[in-house]
Amino acid sequence: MILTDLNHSKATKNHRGKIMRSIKFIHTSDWHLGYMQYHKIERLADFFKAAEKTIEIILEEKPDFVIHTGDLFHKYNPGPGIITQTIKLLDKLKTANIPIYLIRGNHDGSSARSLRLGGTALDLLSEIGSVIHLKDEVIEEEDYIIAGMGYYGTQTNGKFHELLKTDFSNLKKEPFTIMMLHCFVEGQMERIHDLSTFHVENQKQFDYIALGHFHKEWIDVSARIYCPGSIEHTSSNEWSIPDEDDYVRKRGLFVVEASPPETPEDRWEISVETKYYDTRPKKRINHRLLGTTREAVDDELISVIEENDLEGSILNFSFTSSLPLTDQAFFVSSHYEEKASKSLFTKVRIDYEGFELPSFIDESPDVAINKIISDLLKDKKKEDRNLIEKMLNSAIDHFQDVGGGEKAKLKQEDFIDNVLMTDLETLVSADETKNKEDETVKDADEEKEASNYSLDNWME
Ligand SMILES: [Mn+2]
Repeated sequence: MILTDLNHSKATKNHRGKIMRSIKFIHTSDWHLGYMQYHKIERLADFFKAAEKTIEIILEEKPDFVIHTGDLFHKYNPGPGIITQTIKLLDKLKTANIPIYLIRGNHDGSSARSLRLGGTALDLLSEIGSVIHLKDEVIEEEDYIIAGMGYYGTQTNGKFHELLKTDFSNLKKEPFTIMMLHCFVEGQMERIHDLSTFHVENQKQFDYIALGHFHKEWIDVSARIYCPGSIEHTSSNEWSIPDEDDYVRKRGLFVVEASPPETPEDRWEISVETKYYDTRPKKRINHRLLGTTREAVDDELISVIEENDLEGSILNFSFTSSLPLTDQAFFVSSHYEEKASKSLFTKVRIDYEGFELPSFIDESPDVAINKIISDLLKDKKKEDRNLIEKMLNSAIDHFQDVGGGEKAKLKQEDFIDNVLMTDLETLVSADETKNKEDETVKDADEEKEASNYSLDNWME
């Protein structure tokens, strides 16, 4: 492995007399190249532009090496054009003699698929020398050790601890040791993680635990876990760090400098700086509609949309209204989406007051769906509950094949826009009569029904 000369000033000897130099590296993650979000060619280009900016920053920073913690590609089978463009980008690092170490993310392909088909696109890149693909292994360089494990989903805990016992068991405290992972760890999100009991065990072995998979910037200094997030926003859930005008543009990478310990008892000293660059402007607009007639709400919707319609932006409007549900069925999202004519893409949602998609819907669609249902059922009058139950029954088919986050979200939106809002009006009149007849039976069965609609049974 050829490395650039490490000519940083700080160098100390370890207890065996070996000189340890400061090292500098870049941590980037989740490039998702090939993702054509919203079916827009501009979005396909946006991810490449973000990758270009990342490469530019890397070339300016002149690090010793780069680590990439997975999801280089958005799909396991990127097209020839996507691979060609990716190779061209990575060649800039090769020319500058900056190695890039990379692991397999869930989007790059599953472990099983890789075994079956003889590798992933990452292996192709590795074969031609564009990247160094770490496949659950450790590489010992002169000045650092770098370990990497691909994505294993629910198998992560077992796989990781298995590797710690075998290949990883010889890792020493020195030189600087990096562990690259593509998974959710405890503490990132309320309910979901692939890897638990992580903090205590690994501080001993690793100086820098590099994470991918979680698309937002996230650091746990005490546990030495670092996650730079994705290079572009793959979902509106990731729209954080707004600029002064409230549009979100910033994405970044980590510039890491590590100084060797002064004494064998000390740890490496790490400084992490985020270098930001701008991406396409995005904005989420939550607005409570105050209008009390259909006409007033229509005017209000259009005026809020036009106010926020920035050239080339991506807009996500979430309106709530206390208008009767029967009135709300008249507001068709696509009609209002067309009003944002300057934006690249606009999503409009008009909901019951107080009803919102859970923020973690992409990370865990099944948990999120359950939360939506329980929110819908909670605090609703018995008449509403009866209606919602009917609509849920008719929506079951829509959710049967929920797989990834984006897909689940589309299903959700489809359900809310088409099933919930459209069916409502027709159901209202029929149900008003039926409800009265069934009231006595419903009272007795209420407890039983609530448990039927916990939805654990029909969610896969
Ligand atoms: Mn990802």
